Amino acid sequence: MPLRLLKFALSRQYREPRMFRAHDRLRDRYDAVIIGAGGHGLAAAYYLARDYGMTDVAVLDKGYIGGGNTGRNTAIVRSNYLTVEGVRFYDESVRLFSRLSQDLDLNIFYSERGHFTLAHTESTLRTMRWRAEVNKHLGVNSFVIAPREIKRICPSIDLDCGGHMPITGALYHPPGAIVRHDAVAWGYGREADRRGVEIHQQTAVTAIDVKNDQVVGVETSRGYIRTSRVLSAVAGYTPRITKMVGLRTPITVQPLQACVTEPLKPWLDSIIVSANLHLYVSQSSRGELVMGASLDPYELHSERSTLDFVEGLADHLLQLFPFLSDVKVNRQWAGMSDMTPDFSPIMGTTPIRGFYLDAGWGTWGFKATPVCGTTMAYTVANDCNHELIAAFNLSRFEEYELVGEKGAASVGH
Ligand code: PYC
Repeated sequence: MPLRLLKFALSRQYREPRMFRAHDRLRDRYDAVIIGAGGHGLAAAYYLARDYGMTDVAVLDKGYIGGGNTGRNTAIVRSNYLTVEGVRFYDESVRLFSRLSQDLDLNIFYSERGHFTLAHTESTLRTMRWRAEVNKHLGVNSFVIAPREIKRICPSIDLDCGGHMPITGALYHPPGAIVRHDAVAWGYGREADRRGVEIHQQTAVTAIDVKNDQVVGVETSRGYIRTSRVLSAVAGYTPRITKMVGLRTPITVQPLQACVTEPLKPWLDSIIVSANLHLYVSQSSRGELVMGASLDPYELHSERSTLDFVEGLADHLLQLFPFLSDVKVNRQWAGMSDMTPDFSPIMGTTPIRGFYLDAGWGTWGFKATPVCGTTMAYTVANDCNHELIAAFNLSRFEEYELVGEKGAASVGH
């Protein structure tokens, strides 16, 4: 249990200090600038300060902390991926997440639930078997189970899906978890701030100054900053930032929508994903069903949500759990996903010296937050890619070394 939580429970007064300092002005020079005060940017700042003593760092955000994809996902954590590179990377993330409440001394409500990826066709089941073999080989707890076992663990599921698309089996991943996503951003922000990092909200980067292929500064809505290192961790805004340094990436941006229902009594322990019905659902500690579907099928740089999405999602949800037909949807939202052709991220150094990318997260950025923090901090501090992200470098697209991870997407895209 986080020590702070225990002290809070035992105290008679409940004073909550500010989570991080507010700064009236930007300084005109920092050792490093991080663009994006989401989970990734703040985690990188925290590990830069904690592990490399780099505290002369400014984290800039055009909006507010955790207001981008960190606050717009369905907070699922898992490592049952398809490629060796992906499994190793996400497994380290699961490990870091599982002890993050202690590390940040803040309860992030990490809740291990068990994660099912349901298959409704033979070909989907074949991909699940493939993933299970790669997972087991790398020591990740994940295996294929039969429909009767799914029913045993999740008795309220309709295995027949109303006769429409009977379930043929599932990839089961017991360590699959959910986390309070805001707490992750705020915890990293607070601990980075405590170590001297400056967080500047409402501060947009308008240009990046590059001379002789080396970053020398950043123009912002609040003035110019001299710096030789810039890390971009802005998810769906990546193309706008890479354009500033003249870098081409194969990223396209598509909306990913999600919603929550009114709170219900606890009935769903597990995280249920259906690859064929394009649906994922879990129940939060507040009782809400947190749900999402696949990407919207078009490029759009917008965080608008649509009625089509909720209608399609409800239709699929009711095939699995028909008794939910009277439940109301309370809120819906969208995030902008920066998609890559092989569904793996783009991380690390770039042809511009001092410009580092943490991008291409598509639909799985949140679950990578801690491992992005540690590996990007290493990369920025040493100007050299951490071994866990070497395979994800931008250069793979010209070297034909793609890391095909589409088969591990939670739902078919
Ligand atoms: O990859 O687990 C996942 C996921 C859940 C929601 C979007 N992606």
